[in-house]
Amino acid sequence: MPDIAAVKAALAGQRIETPSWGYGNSGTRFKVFTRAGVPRDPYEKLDDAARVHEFTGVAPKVSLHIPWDKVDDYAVLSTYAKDRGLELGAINSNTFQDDAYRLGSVCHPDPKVRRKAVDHLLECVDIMDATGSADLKLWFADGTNYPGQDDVVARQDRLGEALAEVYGRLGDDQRLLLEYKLFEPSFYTTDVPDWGTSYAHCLKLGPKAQVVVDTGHHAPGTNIEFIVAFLLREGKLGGFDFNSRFYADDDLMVGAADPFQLFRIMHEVAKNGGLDRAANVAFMLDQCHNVEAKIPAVIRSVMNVQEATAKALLVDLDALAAAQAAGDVLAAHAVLMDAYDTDVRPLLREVREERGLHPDPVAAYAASGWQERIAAERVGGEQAGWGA
Ligand SMILES: [Mn+2]
Repeated sequence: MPDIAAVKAALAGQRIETPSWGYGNSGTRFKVFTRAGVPRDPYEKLDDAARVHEFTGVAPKVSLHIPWDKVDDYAVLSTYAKDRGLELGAINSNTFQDDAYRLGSVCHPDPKVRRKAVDHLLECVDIMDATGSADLKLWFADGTNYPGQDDVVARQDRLGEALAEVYGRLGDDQRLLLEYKLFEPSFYTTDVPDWGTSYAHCLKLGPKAQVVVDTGHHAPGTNIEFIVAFLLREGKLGGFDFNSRFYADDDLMVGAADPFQLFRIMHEVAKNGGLDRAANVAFMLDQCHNVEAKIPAVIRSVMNVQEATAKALLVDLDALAAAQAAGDVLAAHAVLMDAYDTDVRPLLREVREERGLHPDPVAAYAASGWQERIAAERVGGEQAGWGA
């Protein structure tokens, strides 16, 4: 049986990075609903992220998105984060909100547009130098809508060239995390549609390039945990963008649509060393909270990841290995299901109390008065959203 003290230590040591954009306004292409108290700038986003960390104890890092989180002096922003017990995490690039990128960014047929896109990526590395961020997260909206629109192979060549230039600019302790997504905004071809394409480019680039798995970026029915296990085995799993989906890239709260899938993913992570510090897997959220209150939604998401992780850590790996070696299919399956069916909420409450935290982060946040305070204080100005 798993050693409960070791399980608790692993849960206390887990780190989950929250996205700055999760605190701002977001919506669908139909409507963005605003909400009282939403941050007006990156500093206020950090104030909100600090509450998530205060009540969960496991969310000290915040991912930034450039240009949504553009500031004059990133060292000042970094100090502001440190003063609140936070660190600035992954820098997310944006090459999809400029008119120049109608036909793509780093894969665009015009070298001038590609130059502009690569220059933005290099600027993101400059920002990493100033913030102390270790990870550059790249997602490209590049692709085509119609057969014949552009040369598929030439676009791969352009992508490889751009990635190589950015890779060459990385410092010793910096990584490039290449995200993939099946479709959208392009509907015929996407230039990085799947883990295999990302993996092939990362392999060619070198050890500082790794794949990031956004759980919402697959075709329905895709076995994501297999991808995770494969990438971990190859040393190429850089991290996760956690969220959940019912239809396409829904960006709903992680663990909301399919907690069993999240457990299966975390089982492969835990079993294959992905929770070890040395594996350097970044557990990031990439979500939007369109209709629900944002800060409690982020807290709930962090807790959902913790619960899936706790269940994964409770899998009796010795019993599993024995059943697998004996070819006992049902016994092996039962070992996994026993762990999944365990109510881990009392265990997590204990982990929190042992660290001096409130056992129920959502209730603690609600009682803190923070929501009422920001609703009263953040009046006027322009609420943060996806505007570039
Ligand atoms: Mn993502």
